[in-house]
Amino acid sequence: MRNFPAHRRAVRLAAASGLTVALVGASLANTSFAASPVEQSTPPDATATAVAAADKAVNALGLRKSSAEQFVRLGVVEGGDATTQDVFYVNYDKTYQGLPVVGGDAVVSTDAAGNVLSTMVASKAPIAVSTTPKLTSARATTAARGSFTSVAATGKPELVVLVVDQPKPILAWRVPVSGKAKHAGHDHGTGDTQELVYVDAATGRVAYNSEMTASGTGTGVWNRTGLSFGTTLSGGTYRMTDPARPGLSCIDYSTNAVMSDADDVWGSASRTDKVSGCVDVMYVAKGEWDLLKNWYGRNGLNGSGSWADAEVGLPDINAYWNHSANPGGVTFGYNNQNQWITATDVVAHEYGHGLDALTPSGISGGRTQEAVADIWGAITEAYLNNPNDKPDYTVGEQVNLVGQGPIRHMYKPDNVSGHPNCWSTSLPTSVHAAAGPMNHWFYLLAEGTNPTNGQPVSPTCNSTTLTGIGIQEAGRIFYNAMLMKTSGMTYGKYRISTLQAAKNLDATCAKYNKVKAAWAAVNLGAQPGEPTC
Ligand SMILES: [Ca+2]
Ligand SMILES: [Ca+2]
Ligand SMILES: [Ca+2]
Ligand SMILES: [Zn+2]
Repeated sequence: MRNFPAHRRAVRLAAASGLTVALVGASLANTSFAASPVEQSTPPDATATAVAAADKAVNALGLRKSSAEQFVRLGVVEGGDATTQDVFYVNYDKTYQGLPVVGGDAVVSTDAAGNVLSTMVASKAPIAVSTTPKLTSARATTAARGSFTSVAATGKPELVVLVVDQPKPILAWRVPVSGKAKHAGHDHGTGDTQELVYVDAATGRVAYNSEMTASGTGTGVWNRTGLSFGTTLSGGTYRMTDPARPGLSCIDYSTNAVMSDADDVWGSASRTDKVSGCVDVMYVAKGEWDLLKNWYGRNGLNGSGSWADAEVGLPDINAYWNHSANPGGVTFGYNNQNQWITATDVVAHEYGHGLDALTPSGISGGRTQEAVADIWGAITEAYLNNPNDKPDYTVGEQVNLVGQGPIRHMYKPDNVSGHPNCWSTSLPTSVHAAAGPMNHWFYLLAEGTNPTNGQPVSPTCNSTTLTGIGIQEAGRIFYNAMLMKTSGMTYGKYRISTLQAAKNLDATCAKYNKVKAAWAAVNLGAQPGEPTC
């Protein structure tokens, strides 16, 4: 289950010295509970407005090439950042002359006023196929059986239009088959697999196979009940492998096996249940994948459709990206009560290191690496907006790593002793303590000094008062800056690349000025060669 080449350095959630610091700073750590974000309630008609706008957009002939193609609405999911802006994602499948189109799905996002923000379509290929098969369903079943060395059972063939993996759409028979498949690529041991085999209805060629997939539900250690995530059904057993997010699996550290289950209902109320830890991981990783895609247009952690796997069960009060136990993946241990530390800001922090490793020039230097990861933790909390883990800018408020509350406070880093609010030429040696000024910069950019959405006030190092641009936009600027990383990143180079990113994204210079003001507010001044706007 190794999806990425190993990287040189393992990166931790908290250095051992950081733990000591957190203990020293204990009396300040719990102040984060004084303020919690206020959720705006969605106007009752906003969903209907969004759906109507999305229906209109998806049925525009740009997305479907003829009246024979129709979009069928599957549902609507409310996303975005409920503290500032609602975003609605409306999902569709396509039909062609009434036949299901495999690979014809689409997602339209809108705001609460019904303005269309994006339309994502799986395929824009025009469909022009005869809906009369040359091949009988019986011959299709025979052809489908041919891709298995032994067949346990076959199901009823169904005519579909197959778009996925084809040079152009074809009419196909979709045949459910279980047994032992001939083709490689399944990492599920010796059990039977259950697949959908697509047979070209004109030629009898097997055009495509897909493993039958499932959607698990479970109880996480921190995100609690009713979580859903992708699983795979294979040989009558469900596995924690998300087929829609290649590379994402959750593995038991002790056995090195992907978690498996008989009924696809996972986890328990116990915070020391490794399966529940994995439920959190699958749910958070799915959310981080989705936010990278839906908010910033990135396809997977590596940008080309892959994620990285996770192990839960490390006997260590810490969490890692690229631990020797799981190179190129993430590994989670426990807190000082043996509870798995798989809350959103920890899981997304570790995958944030993964994103850093997999964007140009790799893990950021100049003592910026932990801020990079903390920022992704905060963005992911905001995206998921889970009622059991309200979006905030503290790190570890759920997992309570050493029993002293959050280990970092982005809005006021010096809530933890030794973590500076302001940049200086004498940053702490600890990469965790040195995250303070950049975490603080991100907070001021996103929320400003005096947020009105329930987030806490934040001091500045130059006595300025700032208004934020919202976490989604702050994250967009930060992500775009990460795409311009070069070797030897430093605080100064992040100032330059975030200014450039803001300038690229907003020609009015308004966001550039916000980025600049936030850096000034943490005492990081102009850098040689920085862009003007
Ligand atoms: Ca179960
Ligand atoms: Ca939280
Ligand atoms: Ca948090
Ligand atoms: Zn870290």
